[in-house]
Amino acid sequence: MKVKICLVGDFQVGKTSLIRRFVLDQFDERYLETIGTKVSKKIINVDNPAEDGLLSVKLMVWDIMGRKEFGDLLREAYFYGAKGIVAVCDLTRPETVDSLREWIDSVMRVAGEVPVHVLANKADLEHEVDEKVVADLAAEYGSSYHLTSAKTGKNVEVCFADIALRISALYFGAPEAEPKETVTAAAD
Ligand code: G3D
Ligand code: MG
Repeated sequence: MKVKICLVGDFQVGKTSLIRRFVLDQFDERYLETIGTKVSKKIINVDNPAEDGLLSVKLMVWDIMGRKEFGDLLREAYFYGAKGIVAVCDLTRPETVDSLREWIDSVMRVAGEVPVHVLANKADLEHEVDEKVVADLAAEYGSSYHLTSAKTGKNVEVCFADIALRISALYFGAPEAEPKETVTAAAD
């Protein structure tokens, strides 16, 4: 399966660095110039939620290149068709945690209630944010979270694998299961 996921979060929280850590495969250079985003791809094999064996998930990872104030039209194009949100904040700047609600809500207005994964980045630096604040925010969205560092690589692979698994569970999970419940259970 092929899925689009969007990274959101304030300027300088580490979105581009996290993607660079996770994937180096460039997708389409021209596209990024036109709408100010960069799309990278990475294939992850996750346990198949429906049957024994592995499921190959091709993640198309969208990165915002500019600042927060990008226009409504670009915003729609950026968020359209997203199957998952990676919401990134910076553990050294508390205000970046608060603004994630606005980011997540604006993706959901375009893409619907897709799974969210919260990354509290720059875990290698001294924290100005209490982990509980991040945990509470994640809980509001039935989401899981990780403390990451794009610098050391801490938890970077794990959290992308986690979101790939949650999305695949949503689409390939047991048909009798309520999709939302499947997602939450997989996140725990
Ligand atoms: P953005 O894409 O969200 O705007 P960037 O953020 O990936 O461009 O990162 C912003 C700055 O934070 C960069 O520093 C980058 O090196 C740094 N950074 C990103 N992630 C981490 C991390 O986990 N730990 C530390 N210590 N620094 C990080 P510069 O100086 O290049 O602006
Ligand atoms: Mg960036």
